[in-house]
Amino acid sequence: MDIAANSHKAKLVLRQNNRGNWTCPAPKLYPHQWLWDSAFIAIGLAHHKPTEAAAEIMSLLEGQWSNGMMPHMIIRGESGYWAGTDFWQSHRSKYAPKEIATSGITQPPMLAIAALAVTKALSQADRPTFLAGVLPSIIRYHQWLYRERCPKNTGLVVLVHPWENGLDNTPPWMQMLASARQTGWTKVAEQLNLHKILGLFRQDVQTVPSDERLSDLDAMRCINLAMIYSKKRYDSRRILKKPVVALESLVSNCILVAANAALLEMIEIANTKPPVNLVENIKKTELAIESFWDEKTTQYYPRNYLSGSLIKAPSIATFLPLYSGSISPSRADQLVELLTSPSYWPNFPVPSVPIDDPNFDDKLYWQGPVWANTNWFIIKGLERYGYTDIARELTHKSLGMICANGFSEYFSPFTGEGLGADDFSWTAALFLDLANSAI
Ligand code: 9WN
Repeated sequence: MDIAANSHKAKLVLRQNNRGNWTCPAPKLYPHQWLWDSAFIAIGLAHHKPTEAAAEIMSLLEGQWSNGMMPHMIIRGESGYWAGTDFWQSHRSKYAPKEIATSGITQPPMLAIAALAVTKALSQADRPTFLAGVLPSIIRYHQWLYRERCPKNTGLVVLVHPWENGLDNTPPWMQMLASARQTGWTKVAEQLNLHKILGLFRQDVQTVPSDERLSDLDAMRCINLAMIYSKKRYDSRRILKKPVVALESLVSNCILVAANAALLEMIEIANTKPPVNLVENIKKTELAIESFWDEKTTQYYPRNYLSGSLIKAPSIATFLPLYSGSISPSRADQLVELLTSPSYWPNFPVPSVPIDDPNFDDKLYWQGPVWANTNWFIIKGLERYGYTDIARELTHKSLGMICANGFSEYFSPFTGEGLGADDFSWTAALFLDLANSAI
């Protein structure tokens, strides 16, 4: 594989997807700005364009709500994505910014992690201005997560929509959504199979084959949830009073542990002090990750917040505690054993669902394909726990797969074939980050 030539191509993808001070995930499929995509993009850009990486982070803050919420999307691009300004109607909330339209839900809290990478990449002279610009906003974001999304004060943040989880149609979420109480029009629509009509209007399946995307039924359920939240003005307290679905996410909470550590490091670099209540919450989250462990099946699962039970549908999220860094070395051992077992280690690891699971489909979005960001989380987690050989092997396999198949959104774990959108920004950005550590 030619890492140098492909790094050059990766930089071109990022340049081509750049829209001034922000970058879209993929021009045809995702023309707006997404929260965790821009964080990954900034991590990649930090290596060769730290000032642009800083601009990418600053541009995300333009979408922040006055209560601290960071929306999962800022509506910036031209049309071409079905859920835009009219769909979200962020103006219904008094906290939404007036000048810019956004969604009303959030995404995994990668922001602090990316901001720390950018801080370290910037020159000593540029750091103070950047830190002064981002720190208060990121602190407010983490405080929003604990204030509005941690109703039982356990340290675990609750998500209310699959899109907040980033791994949209991952089995635990789809299982929970399917068993959720049906409301209003979807109840009738599901009985009459009307979701099939939705397929005729979906723009995503005009760009990408429909067997690589969310099913019409799952898409309808996601749309319905967003409409319910819009009516509640995206007020988390109202939403969580009588939730349709609510999940203590393994993905978001593990990322939050790492993001909290990144935030504290930035606060230290800036020579200031963190708010006391934030420090208390940070400790709680670290300790609470272990509550996701299931001794019987020896793996981690997310928890249905409403029933209090773990949702035991296997998925790649089980490895995220490695990234959090808050589990014991013996747990890490157990996870590595699972990771390198045939279920998770086909020709092109790591599938988003184990290949021997009934939910697995090698082409279907978050139900089987390999994604650059989840491989990146696992590699960083392996490094953290001292599994350098496996981390190196997975880095080489990931880079090789991308070199051979292009900067696709996701890949078949059997053939490495590129799936979903082409020229996907976070694949390019994380290629650059992994290539940097592989050299
Ligand atoms: C909904 C932009 C986003 C990613 C998500 C990915 C997908 C959107 C969609 O694309 O989600 O937010 O239309 O399916 O699942 O992780 O941030 O790349």
